Amino acid sequence: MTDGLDFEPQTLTVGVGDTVDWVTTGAVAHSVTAYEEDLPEGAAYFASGGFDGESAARQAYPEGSVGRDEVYSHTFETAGEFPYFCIPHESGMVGTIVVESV
Ligand SMILES: [Cu+2]
Repeated sequence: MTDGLDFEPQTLTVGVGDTVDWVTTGAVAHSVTAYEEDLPEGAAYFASGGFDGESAARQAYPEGSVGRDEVYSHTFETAGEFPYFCIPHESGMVGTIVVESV
């Protein structure tokens, strides 16, 4: 997550059981917040700060923000596409994790 206000890469493909680490590389803090309505059926919700839903994550921000050199990790146990965003930069800072069956 960069000071250019983006997720690099914007789309990342992994396998079921893989863990993704998001790192803030610049000075600007970000969040990793899943779009709850768009998750695959039966998938666990994920958000930096460990919130169990999107509205809780939105309301609590800046709790859950990921600052310089901090890491948020999530392990994907369900196949499908997982769209997510950064709460303070939602207008342009969005990404997708594609989880493939292995
Ligand atoms: Cu951001």
